[in-house]
Amino acid sequence: MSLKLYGTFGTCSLAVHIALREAGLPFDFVMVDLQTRKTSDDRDLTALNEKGYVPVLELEDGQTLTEVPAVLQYIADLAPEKGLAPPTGTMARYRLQEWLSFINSELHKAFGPLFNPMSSEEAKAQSCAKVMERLTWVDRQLGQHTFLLGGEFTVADAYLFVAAGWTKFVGIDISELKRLGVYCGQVAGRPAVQEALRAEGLIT
Ligand SMILES: N[C@@H](CCC(=O)N[C@@H](CS)C(=O)NCC(=O)O)C(=O)O
Repeated sequence: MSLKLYGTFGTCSLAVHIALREAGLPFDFVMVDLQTRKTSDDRDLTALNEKGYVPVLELEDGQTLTEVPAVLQYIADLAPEKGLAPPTGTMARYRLQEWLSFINSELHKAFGPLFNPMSSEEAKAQSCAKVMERLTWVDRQLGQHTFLLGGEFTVADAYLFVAAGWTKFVGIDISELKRLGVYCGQVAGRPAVQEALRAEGLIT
């Protein structure tokens, strides 16, 4: 049995999908319908993850792992030769975790009201302002670096790329964030990223 990624096209599970392809690991992608909570292999999402959301990574021994920062680091550690995460215990690894926590709790979650049809216009406007504030800070951090941790692509880049991409779907204009624009272009051009985007129908 190989790894199974339970995900939904274009959501945060895309970051895990990119990481699996960057790592060169064999995996199966199983689609989850977030409305019905059914998976395309006829399982209940809540049976896989009681918390009721994607991504869920099913491991070869049948265990499941959830929460994007944990899943991304697990995948990176399965293929250490790919350099998708610095070695455990190094300061660079804590920098990676710092980025993953920021992207997860400060950026990803700031989009929540924008994807919720029940949100008021006021809540949406507040979310747009928060996302813009966060991405403006990210733009400044990019400085001279190609990727978040410096010259090497890591799983944090997969996650930031996916979250920054959501701005297109919710009408947030980030064209003034020039370094972020160049950065997203560089990530988008990676062969594994192209493969994941194509597989999820996000590019042709
Ligand atoms: N804390 C979770 C958040 C995951 C999450 O927000 N998943 C979204 C897609 S990006 C989802 O499945 N939402 C459906 C729902 O909450 O009903 C993680 O890091 O994995």
